[in-house]
Amino acid sequence: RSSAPISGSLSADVRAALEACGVDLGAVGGDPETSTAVASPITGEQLVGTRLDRAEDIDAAIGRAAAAFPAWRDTPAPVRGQLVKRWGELLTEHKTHLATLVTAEVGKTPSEALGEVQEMIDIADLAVGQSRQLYGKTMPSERPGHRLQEVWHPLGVVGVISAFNFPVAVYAWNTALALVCGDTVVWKPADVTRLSAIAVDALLARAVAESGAPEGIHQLLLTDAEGSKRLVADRRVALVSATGSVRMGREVGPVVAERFGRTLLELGGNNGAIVAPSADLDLALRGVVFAAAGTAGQRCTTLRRLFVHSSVADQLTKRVVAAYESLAVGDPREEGVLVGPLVNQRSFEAQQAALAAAQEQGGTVLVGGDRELAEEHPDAYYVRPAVVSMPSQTAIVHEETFAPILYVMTYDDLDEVVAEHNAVPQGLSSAIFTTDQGEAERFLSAAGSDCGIANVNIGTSGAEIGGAFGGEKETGGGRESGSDAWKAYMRPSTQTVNYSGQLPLAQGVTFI
Ligand code: UN1
Repeated sequence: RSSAPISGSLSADVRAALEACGVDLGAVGGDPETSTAVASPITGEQLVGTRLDRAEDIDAAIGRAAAAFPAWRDTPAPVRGQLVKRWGELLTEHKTHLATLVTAEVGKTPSEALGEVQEMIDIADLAVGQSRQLYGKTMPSERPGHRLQEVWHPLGVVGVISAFNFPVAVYAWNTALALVCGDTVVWKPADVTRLSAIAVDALLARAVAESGAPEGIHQLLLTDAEGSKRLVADRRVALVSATGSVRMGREVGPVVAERFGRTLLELGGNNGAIVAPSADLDLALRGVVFAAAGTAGQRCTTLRRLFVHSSVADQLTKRVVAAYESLAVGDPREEGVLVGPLVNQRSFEAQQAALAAAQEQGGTVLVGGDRELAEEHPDAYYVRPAVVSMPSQTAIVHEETFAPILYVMTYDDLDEVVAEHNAVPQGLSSAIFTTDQGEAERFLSAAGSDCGIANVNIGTSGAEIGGAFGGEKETGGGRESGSDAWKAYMRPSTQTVNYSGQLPLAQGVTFI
């Protein structure tokens, strides 16, 4: 594999963070002919060119992960847990280094970048405990002298495709669990977040070396969309866990299904919140603003649709607008900034197009939407988060635009607004702000929110890792991180043991 020393404008803190994580900077750069540059959304400057893995590199990496699987599968799960424990310690030690890289590549504020790395540490903790709790079941057999049981076995190679917006946490949810479950992992990070991927992978390599685990159990692919397609199509990859757009899911799903592989899809969200007449409006205000404007609207869980009861709509909307006016937008590394840049120009164009469509469909922009800091950073895309009052849930409101646009609508009847809330194609996260317990319970019930995540008096974003994360409908149906999500990374084996000395057949069937 060709490599050349890196060139380009790595800032001192990024360089120091990479080195502290044990990254061999000489091996990061690629052949100048084929390397791809990583640009910072903060300034638009190119950070560094990295190597670009081609078809043969991808095949070889999958081959190494497949070859490492039997030895890892046969390693006792609690011993596998020790590797993840060490990785978690290294993530803790390098928390600020990793956060520096996430800020540089994604443009998150340091607080949010640190929070993202904390999710990695948390899932490592959870996975270590899980390594002693890969519980199967025993069921009573209908036949005398028979034992019926279900045992969970490792699955094989897991392909992880992660998105730019949570470049390391969502990967870690998958990887920490996959590793304790006895799987090996091939990771394709987003194009723009290669440096944080390289750093995280270097820390895992260190943990692997120190704990004596097989070297091939983790493979990092620095590749493009073509490379991703190759990973998805490869029959050696038992599970493809992919995070990204619905469009991406529509490409991945059928290819994996065609070869009868498994998928775990975490796709778009178009998350809604209802603010009921009894809501604590101070709390609702903070919950709404963080969920809608935080991370510059670039979370899968970002709040995009707000349904406010008409009795409190004016009051709450005014306060949300005032809060938006005072949000500091800019370079996230600057003190006090709460809203960083959009990831790239395409994202800005999508934001502009959605705002235009909303206005055509009868919406009124109450605040925000315009580009800021364009003179200072002509190649970076900052926008003031927008609040748009909509007469109803029009076509554009049914779409997820990965930018900070909050559509506000009013309602009068809870059943009707729940139906409206559920009327979009996506089903990730949802919330109700109310102090009426009956209303809260109705929202949480089977007849309430149809999403994978339903919250009361909390915004739609910022979930803890202990609960399963994912959603329904076009969100893809996958569940990651806590609860029973580990089962996606294993295969259940149903086992019947006959110690009766007879051969009674099930269902009372008689034969020879
Ligand atoms: C994502 O945007 O893909 O609940 C993940 C949250 C975070 C994870 C978001 N814990 O907002």
